[in-house]
Amino acid sequence: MVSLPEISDLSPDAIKAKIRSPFWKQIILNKTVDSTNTVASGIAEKAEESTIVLADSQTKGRGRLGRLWISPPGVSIYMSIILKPLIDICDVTFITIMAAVACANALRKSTNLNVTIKWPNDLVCSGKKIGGILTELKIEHNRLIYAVTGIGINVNADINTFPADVRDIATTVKNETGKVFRRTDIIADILNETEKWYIALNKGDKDTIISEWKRLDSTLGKEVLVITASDTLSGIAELIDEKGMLMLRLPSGQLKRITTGDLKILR
Ligand code: BT5
Repeated sequence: MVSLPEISDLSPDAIKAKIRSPFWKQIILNKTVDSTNTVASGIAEKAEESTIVLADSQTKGRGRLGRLWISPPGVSIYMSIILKPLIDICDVTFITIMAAVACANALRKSTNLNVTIKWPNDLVCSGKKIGGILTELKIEHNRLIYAVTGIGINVNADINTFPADVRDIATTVKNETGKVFRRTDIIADILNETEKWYIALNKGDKDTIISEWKRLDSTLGKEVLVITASDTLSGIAELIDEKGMLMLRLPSGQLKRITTGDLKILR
């Protein structure tokens, strides 16, 4: 794999210069890949924890359930981080929770936008999706071998270039601010924040992560529709539990644990 020195405003050296600690070791920059998660998964077993795979564009960027992630060149962030946390496999959902908290804080810092989180993996601004997180895992004999946490953030993309169905639900930093941002600066902020929250995760400090999630969350307490593979449920999004799952208060009063699904805010 060839690691490129820089592509327009993406520069591993400039990112490293802005990172506060030596935790982040290798940043591999590619011009175009199918998916940074695929590239990172291919090297994850042998790679050191905290290796980062970046790309200027993706041809098959993916979301959950194999959905397409729109990944035009030159404008946005497509990044996968290889992590090997010392956590119980029951807690793996917390990797995405931790990354969402880190990304929302980093985006708030670098763009001044009021970025919030929507369970389980959405970064939201003005009610629209500005970014998403996809964590993929390798588990063997009940042990987590590695996690690849993929982060996609729409930075300087023009929302009018997105396909109509995504345009309606998505936004970009440029669309929200009217300004162009250096991707390098945002990535460095994401890595600085991720390190901080990853340390909390590795220490088992889930309470601190959950309380930060609550501060950044825009859905808790709201009436929502939860669409899972087998069900569509409505209720009040009540809390994130100690495993990172959403607890939904059903109209019957029963509290139901939701492990995965898509969430739409009704009111
Ligand atoms: C996600 O999935 O939100 C996870 C996205 C993760 C993307 C990163 S980029 C780097 C790394 N490499 C990858 O291949 N993936 C990760 P999900 O919750 O399933 O949302 C997918 C849905 O979001 C799609 O079905 C569209 O409706 C919408 N969508 C697609 N592209 C988008 C974009 N650029 N911005 C906002 N929404 C988008």
